[in-house]
This record gives sequence, C-alpha cells and structure tokens, in this order.
Amino acid sequence: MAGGKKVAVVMGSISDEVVMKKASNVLKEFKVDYEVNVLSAHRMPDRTREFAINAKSNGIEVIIAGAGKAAHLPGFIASHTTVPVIGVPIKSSGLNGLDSLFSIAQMPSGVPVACMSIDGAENAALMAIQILALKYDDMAKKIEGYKAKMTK
Ligand code: RP5
Repeated sequence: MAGGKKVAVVMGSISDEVVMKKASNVLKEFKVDYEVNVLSAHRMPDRTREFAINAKSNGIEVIIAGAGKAAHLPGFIASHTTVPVIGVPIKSSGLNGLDSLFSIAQMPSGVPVACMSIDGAENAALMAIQILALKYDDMAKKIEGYKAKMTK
C-alpha cells in the first residue's frame, strides 16, 4: 500500500484511549497507515470540523470515531465529509454505553455512520480494513488470511 495516512482513529476524550487502543492495535497488526487524534464535537467543535473537512484532501480513506455519553463525534464528522465514518460507542457513563450506542446508531437519513457494538473498536478496525481491501490488493489478501485463520 502506498504511503500516507489511510485511516484516522479519532476519540472524544483521552479517557476513550483504553478502548480505542484495540483499533490501533489491529491496524498496526495489518500494517495500515493510521493516525490518532483526540477531538471532541462538544469541547472543540472548530478543530473537529477542520479535521473533518480536510480529511479527504489529507488522504484519509476511512475514519474510525469513538465517543461516549451523548456521542455526537462520529455523526458530527460524517456531516462534514464523504469519507466513510465508523462509529464506536464507548461505555463511559452510568448508562452502560446505551446512550452512546443510540447516539451513534440513530443517525438521521442522509448522514450515515456505520455503528459498531459498544466498545467494539477491534471490529471498527477490521471494518476499515475491509473497506480498504476493496481498493488495495495487499489488504484484501491479509483480511482473507485473517478470516481463514479464524475459521481454522
Ligand atoms: C465523551 O465523554 C467522550 O467520548 C468520553 O467517552 C466521555 C467522557 O469524557 P471525559 O469526561 O472522560 O473527558 O465526550
């Protein structure tokens, strides 16, 4: 795969890192170029918008966005870009992540976000890899190998 950052892993708070690390670890394992950013739709809306509107021209092909509580980050980013956004609802509140899950899954028509399970950062990375595999043969081979190994 050519150089550059293909996947952006974004999280609403540094406290989400313990979960989102699972996505980074999978991307590392598959040797995907990625970057990690802490951005918040609520606490730093201007910088988050800036990131989203520039993502495509910066070579980002898939965005993984993890957020907890009123988890607006994935949807906020998706509203500013056509780069596919995969949302990870983080279990960071007294509602056991159901608030995050509903916030990410219940996007209005026209602004899709692919919603993973609560704390499902590992699957978010695998989904990102499967999207990249549509374009990059080396990624396709790796994900096929991964699935074959899992079956075994
Ligand atoms: C959300 O609020 C973050 O994504 C995080 O899951 C949660 C708690 O954030 P902190 O108060 O720990 O920074 O915005």
